[in-house]
This record gives sequence, C-alpha cells and structure tokens, in this order.
Amino acid sequence: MKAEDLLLISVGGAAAKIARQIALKSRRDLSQPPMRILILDTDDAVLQTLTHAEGVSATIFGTQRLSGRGTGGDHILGVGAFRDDAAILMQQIGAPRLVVVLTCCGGGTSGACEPLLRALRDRGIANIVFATEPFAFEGDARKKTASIIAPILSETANAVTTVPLAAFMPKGSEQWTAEQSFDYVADRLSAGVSLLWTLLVHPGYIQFDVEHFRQMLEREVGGALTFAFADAEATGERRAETIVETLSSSPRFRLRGVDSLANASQVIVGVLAGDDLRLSELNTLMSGLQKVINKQAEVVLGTVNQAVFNGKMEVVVLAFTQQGLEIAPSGDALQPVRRRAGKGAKAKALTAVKDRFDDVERTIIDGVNYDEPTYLRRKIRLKR
Ligand SMILES: Nc1nc2c(ncn2[C@@H]2O[C@H](COP(=O)(O)OP(=O)(O)OP(=O)(O)O)[C@@H](O)[C@H]2O)c(=O)[nH]1
Ligand SMILES: [Mg+2]
Repeated sequence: MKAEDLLLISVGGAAAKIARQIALKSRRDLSQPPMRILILDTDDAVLQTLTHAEGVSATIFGTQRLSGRGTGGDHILGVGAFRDDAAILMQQIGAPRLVVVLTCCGGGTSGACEPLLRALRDRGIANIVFATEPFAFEGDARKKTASIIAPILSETANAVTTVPLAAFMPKGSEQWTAEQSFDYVADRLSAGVSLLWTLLVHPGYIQFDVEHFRQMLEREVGGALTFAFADAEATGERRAETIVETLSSSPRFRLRGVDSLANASQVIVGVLAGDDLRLSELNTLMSGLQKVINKQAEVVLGTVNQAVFNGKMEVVVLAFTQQGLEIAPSGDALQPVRRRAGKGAKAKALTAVKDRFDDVERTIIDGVNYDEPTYLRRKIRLKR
C-alpha cells in the first residue's frame, strides 16, 4: 500500500477542524505514513485558523464567486464554487485508490460534495462518506439544507453514513456546552476514520487492505451501501467483554429504527491493540459480536498491533447495508424499512437495477453472482 493510494477530503468549516484532529490522532503511531488529508473550504477565515499538521494541505475554492467567504448556508453556491475550480481541485486530488470524504451537513459548503463525488465516480475512484446532520437546536434552515444534501450523498457515493450529531452524544451529556459536544463528536468521527485508515495502511496479523475494501464497495449494484459505525475502548482483564457490551448496545447501530448490525450485509471489525492482545480476546470479541450481527453477513476482521497501544484495546465496527434493502426486525417477521420514496418507488428502483445490468457481462466471483440483488442472493424475504 502506498501512502498516495488513500486520501481523506474534508468539505466545509466544521469538517476542516475535525480533519485536523484526525491528522493529529493518526500520528500517534509514527511508524505509519502520515495520512494524506486535503481540507477544502470556501472560507478563508476557517483555513487561516488551521495550524500546520504533517500530511495535511488546505485549499480554498470558489473565490471568484464567494470572495473567500462561506456560502451563508446556500448549498447551491457550494455546488457552483466546486465547479468553478473543479479542474484544479481534481488535479490536487490526483488518482488515489480510495477517498474518504468527511462533511458536516447543515451549512452550504457541503453542497460541494455532489460535484466532488460525481468527479470521483467518473474517474473510477472509490469513496466512502462520513456525514453528520445538525443538532435540532441549530434551527430549521440548517436541518432543511442537510435534508437536501443527505439523499444526494446517498445517490453519488459508494458508501455513506449520515449520523445526526445528537446520536453521537452519550447519556449524561445534556449539560455539556456546545463546544464540549462538538469536541466529543469530533473524537468519535476521528476514531472511526483513523482506525479504518490504520487498518488499511498497516499490515496487522489479520490483514485488511485497500483493494479488499474497494471490492466490497464496488461490487454492490443498485445504489450506495449505507453504513453505521461505532467505536469503543477498554483496558483491563475483561476489556474484550466490555467492548462487546458497549458495541452491541450502542444506539449508533439503531438509528432511524433500523438495527444496522442485525441487517448488515458486510461488517468490518477493526481492532487496535498492543502486542499483549491475546487470541482468546479476539475470540471473545468476535463471538460476542456475531451474536448480534446478521448471520449471513460477511464479517471482516482487521487487527493492528503496536507496542504503543499495550494495555489498551480499541475497536471500531462499521456495519454496511445495501441501500433500499434494509429490513428491520419486528418479531419473527422481517419488515421492510419505510424509505423516503415510498413502497412503489422502491419496487421500481429494484426493477431498474435489474434492467440496467441486462446487457453487461455477469459479475461472478467465487461462484457468487453479484449482479443479483443482495436480498435475492441472501434469500431475504421482503414483505411488499
Ligand atoms: N463536530 C462539529 N460540528 C460542527 C462544528 N461547527 C458546526 N458544526 C456542524 O457542522 C454543520 C455545518 O457547519 P459548517 O461546516 O460551519 O458549514 P459549512 O459547510 O462550512 O457551510 P457554510 O459556512 O454555510 O458555507 C453545522 O450545522 C453543525 O451541525 C464544530 O465545531 N464541530
Ligand atoms: Mg463555512
């Protein structure tokens, strides 16, 4: 794996701050190459506040249109700003194998994600998007902008998570200040992105690499994968058990009434630990998690062992579900989740997918026909 194979791109002011935090976190382990990070914003004042971090470059875009200011919450301006400078931005991005996009929806600059993701797709660059939705207290305008951008991300990305900021907050955080809350959110996003990164660049005992991940992202037909993620860390004798308990009960896997672990088609479990990690702990972790993960899901384990993490165990789980095919458990019967577009539209989308691939070569890998929708392959009954 070459360092230039992976790139993290942040879009907008809040994401810029989080990206910088991720850069610092990724440098805890100095034996790995610095994470290549490109911070994109239209607001010069935000970029000026970012102090230098290794591997990080910051680029302003849309200056002709916005004179170095924010969009004032207008996502259309965000789209236009990116398009104005698309050629130069894409040159800066280069040709990585995988791009992780980070954006906090609510402002207008995240509108730039649409042309960015389309340009990545046109160049065959695989991508995974981490996006947040605003707190309720931020008001209707931000909520509305986020509700416009979120579905666009789902249409244009290979994989996407859109997490309401409130869903990151732990019990007892009601009295926290906005700054404390934003810091906590940044930590959680940073944990998710950094551990995924570490797994991808670091050969551990059990390897999980960029090409493997690309295959997973690209082989699904019929829309982006959606994913949910959560992290946990623990120390001491029972650290594996503690992590299983924290992750299995995490509300982050139960967003919008969907149990993402029970409905997952693919799950990545990333373990970051010291040289003291015991096989029995991995066993406890995996058997504990498998109790709550869909039995038919493909589960990939990646471990990274570094002496600097001795005594500690950190685990991040990313649970992927093919979009539009999520099913929420309800007693014994499997019920389709109500999607925005409604029942009829979903059935139509499935037909469209089938037709779209009629004229192309079949994708058969290890005897599995990946042109067939997941719900058919996995014999999941959808109640229509
Ligand atoms: N985690 C975190 N989120 C923030 C912070 N500040 C704002 N947000 C969230 O990010 C959303 C988008 O805000 P910004 O990133 O500032 O907006 P922008 O994308 O730069 O867009 P414009 O400034 O309107 O052009 C807000 O609605 C908040 O939900 C922060 O410091 N940390
Ligand atoms: Mg801004």
